[in-house]
Amino acid sequence: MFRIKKARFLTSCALGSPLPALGSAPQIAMVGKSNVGKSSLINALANNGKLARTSSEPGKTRLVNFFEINGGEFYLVDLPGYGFAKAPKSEQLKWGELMENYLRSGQVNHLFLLLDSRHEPTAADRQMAVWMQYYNIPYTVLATKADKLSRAQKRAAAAAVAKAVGSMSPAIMVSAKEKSGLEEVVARIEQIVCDTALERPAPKEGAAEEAWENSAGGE
Ligand SMILES: Nc1nc2c(ncn2[C@@H]2O[C@H](COP(=O)(O)OP(=O)(O)OP(=O)(O)O)[C@@H](O)[C@H]2O)c(=O)[nH]1
Ligand SMILES: [Mg+2]
Repeated sequence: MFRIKKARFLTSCALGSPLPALGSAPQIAMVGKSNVGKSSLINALANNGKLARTSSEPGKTRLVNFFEINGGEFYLVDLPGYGFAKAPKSEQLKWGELMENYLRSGQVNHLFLLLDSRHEPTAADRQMAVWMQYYNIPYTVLATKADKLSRAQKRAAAAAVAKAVGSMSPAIMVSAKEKSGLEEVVARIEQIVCDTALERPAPKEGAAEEAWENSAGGE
């Protein structure tokens, strides 16, 4: 069964500095407004409360943080949140630049767009979804803090938040606090990792024979 067994912080990249060159493993990034629960979700998935820094104050994550999962099977990327009103204008501009660089880099395979399950998506959330669609990056909507809702509210919210940002499929309801919805997120990640492996260029002609000859060479 596909599981997150190992997670470690790999590297950070400051707003305005070049993106690190990582291996060819898929990159799955968490995007969403400040305080929506991106870093907490990474910690819940990795089962390590200290991996990514979280805070009740918005604007905690100010760098792009890359986490290596299962020894390089894939990367989880924690992005600084948007819509943080207190951030200086210059930083907000840098945030935009960074997002644009990252989305255009061809490095990111999938985005998890996190929306607060209790609220209507904001104009910034909808703008983010339009941006992701423009860059043609596949995404999945996750509705966070599901522990704050009743069962009936959850069902309604899963459909409503996804629809509000133009996603065809309902959101996955998650709670980092109660660790609910995580299996569904992991199953989605498994699918992304498998799809990315299938999309890789086929090995060059004769590669299989060559590998076979090399491995049988000693006999
Ligand atoms: N009730 C509840 N609170 C949560 C959940 N996930 C995160 N929080 C709280 O929401 C606050 C923000 O969480 P973070 O994970 O730091 O949010 P973030 O999206 O990384 O925020 P930035 O780094 O500022 O962009 C913290 O006080 C968390 O404890 C959840 O599933 N349920
Ligand atoms: Mg954060």
